[in-house]
Amino acid sequence: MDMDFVIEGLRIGMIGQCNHEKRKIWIPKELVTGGQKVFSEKYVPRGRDLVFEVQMWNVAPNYMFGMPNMFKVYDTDQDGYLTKKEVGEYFVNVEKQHSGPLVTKLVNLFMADDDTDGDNRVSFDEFKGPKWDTNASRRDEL
Ligand SMILES: [Ca+2]
Ligand SMILES: [Ca+2]
Repeated sequence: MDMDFVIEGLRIGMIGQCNHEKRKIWIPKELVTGGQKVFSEKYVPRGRDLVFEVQMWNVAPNYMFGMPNMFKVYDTDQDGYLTKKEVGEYFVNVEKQHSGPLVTKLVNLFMADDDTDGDNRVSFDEFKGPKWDTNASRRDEL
């Protein structure tokens, strides 16, 4: 995603958000980065913690925004399940600058949110993030 248009903490906080779902997202100041082209300093001050209240009005399939199927991106061993390790590696690799306790916290939040049956891994059905491909019936393609 083009970071000129997206605030990093908001992007992470909105992962898995459903249509009509309202979230209050607290963003630590280290994650108030990006989005310079959309959010001016006047509305989104940098260098301090922010709280956003975000309501999702319409969820379009991610491929419409040129985003990949995130389930496949996370599922590095392609066994059809996401483990803490896989999700953790994704966060560490992509947000290298935010590794450490924050990553652990994000991974735990993700697992708590998506691992609905509590077996410590996230199946394709449990996964709430963007997982659509360019044509409509995904499961068999995993
Ligand atoms: Ca896996
Ligand atoms: Ca599970």
